[in-house]
Amino acid sequence: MSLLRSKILTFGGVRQPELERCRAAIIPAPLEVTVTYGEGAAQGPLAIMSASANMELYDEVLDASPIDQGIYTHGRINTSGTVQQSLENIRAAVAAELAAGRLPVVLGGEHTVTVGALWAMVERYGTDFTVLSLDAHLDMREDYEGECLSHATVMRRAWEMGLGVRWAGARSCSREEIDFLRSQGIEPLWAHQSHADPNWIDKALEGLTGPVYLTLDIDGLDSGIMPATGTPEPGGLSWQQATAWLTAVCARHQVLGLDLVELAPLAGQTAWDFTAARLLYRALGLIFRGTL
Ligand SMILES: [Mn+2]
Repeated sequence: MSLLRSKILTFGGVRQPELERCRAAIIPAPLEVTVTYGEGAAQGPLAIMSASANMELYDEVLDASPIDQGIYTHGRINTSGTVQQSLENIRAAVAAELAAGRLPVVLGGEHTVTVGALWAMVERYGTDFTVLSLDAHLDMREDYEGECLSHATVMRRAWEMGLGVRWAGARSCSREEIDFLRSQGIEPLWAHQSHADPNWIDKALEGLTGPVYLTLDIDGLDSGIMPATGTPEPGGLSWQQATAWLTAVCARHQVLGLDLVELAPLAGQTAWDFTAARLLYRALGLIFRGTL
């Protein structure tokens, strides 16, 4: 067990690679402050890391081992202060990876962590990229229970930064959120439309050009294959649908950074931790695909 020897829980359970030779860096951000229903998202990064240490590192779909590209695992971000401070810590960590030319991979924690990552992305790249969200929820609220920096407001904050916003798997929002989106001329593609239309991925990405930031809220997956999350919703994407969407996104767009959020592990049930770990690993493999 390399984990026990090294005392570092790395993604994939490998010996920690040399940072300078890595193409991606995992930034664990176990923030859990504004979660409103099921709890446990703070345990997500550790559960994903533990599961990843036990998964096969050869991806049979990609016929490659993405881990060979170098995936570094940083220590956890300090999330013990205010949400603002935690997001600032995430911003700084993501900015350092961008400056070094590595792909930043933030592991939540609650969805709010995306805001810190986007601050760094905008600093580096400006606003000429789109935020693609795998999520049951639109997260377009102006505020939630009085909080502007909340898991339920993430995409509204992205939109306010001047970024394009798109969804996959969306199936839950308030009247105000959809009214606001429509007032801006934006109509989300809903999960039920994805189930009904074999060409849904083309529609989800229609007219989209340029680079993207990927935010993978694990509750975008159907609650039947992903019950380990704070607000599980029925009618979500299957594993096949989610990975097909990821495949298209990564084939058509440069991915500038990504996060995976909202896994709230269920005690004694490792299947969901594995699902999250493999989704992240597949995403990394697809991003590296041209050069595996
Ligand atoms: Mn969500």
